[in-house]
Amino acid sequence: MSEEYVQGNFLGLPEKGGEVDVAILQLPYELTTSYGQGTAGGPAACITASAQVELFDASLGEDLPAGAALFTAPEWDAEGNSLAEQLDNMSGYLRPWYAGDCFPLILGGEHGILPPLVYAAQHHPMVGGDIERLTVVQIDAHADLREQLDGEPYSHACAASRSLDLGIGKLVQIGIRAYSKQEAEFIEKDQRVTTFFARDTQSPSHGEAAWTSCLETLRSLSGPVHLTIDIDGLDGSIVPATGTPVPGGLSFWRAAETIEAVFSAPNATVISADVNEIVAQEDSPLTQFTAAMLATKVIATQLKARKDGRWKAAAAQAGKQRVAEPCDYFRKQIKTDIPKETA
Ligand SMILES: [Mn+2]
Repeated sequence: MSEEYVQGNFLGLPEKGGEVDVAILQLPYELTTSYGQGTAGGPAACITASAQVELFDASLGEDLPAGAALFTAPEWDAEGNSLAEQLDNMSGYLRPWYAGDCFPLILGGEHGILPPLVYAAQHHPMVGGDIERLTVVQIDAHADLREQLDGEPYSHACAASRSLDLGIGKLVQIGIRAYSKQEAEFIEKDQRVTTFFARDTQSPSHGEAAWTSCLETLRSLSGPVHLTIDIDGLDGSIVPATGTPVPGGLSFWRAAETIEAVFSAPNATVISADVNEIVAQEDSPLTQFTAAMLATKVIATQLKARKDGRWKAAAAQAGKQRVAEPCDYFRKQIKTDIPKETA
């Protein structure tokens, strides 16, 4: 815990002037979770739990923030009276954080945050408006490759499909173990998708070989990468409160190795990351603490990439005050819109 603990800041770390090296953005978004509720409270619970995370990271060899300026932005206001408006507002909110001067780490919220995030990421200087340059690395129990769920094409169960529709060039999935026959066929035939199934990487008999091949694939990536971590990709025993916990998932250390492998890829640059589907567990802080540990690992690994000369700002510091950009992409896509449920 930080010596001068600041309530509401990730890891309780005090802020440094007007600078931002890593921006922690909170998207308390929940609209389509199939069962299990509470992802809207996930980001705040994760920040509260981060108070108990050790600041020392052995790979970085230093205490966080290791000289960097971390900024925990106020929560996204969740404005929008319909699904399409919420997706547009979320994308517009994220866009100024993709200026290329800092590293955005997004806390969700359900996995439906991914398409608006990918739409915003096209404005990163390394993507330069060409979404095909972007690779998404996805840790998840679910393939999220459905065309729709309960008639909703922007459901969290379709997050990867909609990101492919937006035009991402490559999708690498890790930890996948809950998917439909149609999703299995899609993975088989779509050249953009590489999936490392949990039944292989977690297999007691041949798991090590499958895991080595997964890490090699991550280290061979090139270009800009977004890392999306659905916490249900980890074994259900360490994230029991997430919307849909599933047994047979990644251990914490496999998730940590995934983060380290993708950040160490010599020809790739991780431009942003998110940790999503966080739900506050009532009887124990385990779920939100696991999420906070993963988010901390992302920050430490990003700072290590800077230290090793593998990350440079592509733009001058824009500071903490950023104005959301208007976005109407999702309103144009979504013909029959569902009004936001009032809890
Ligand atoms: Mn997911």
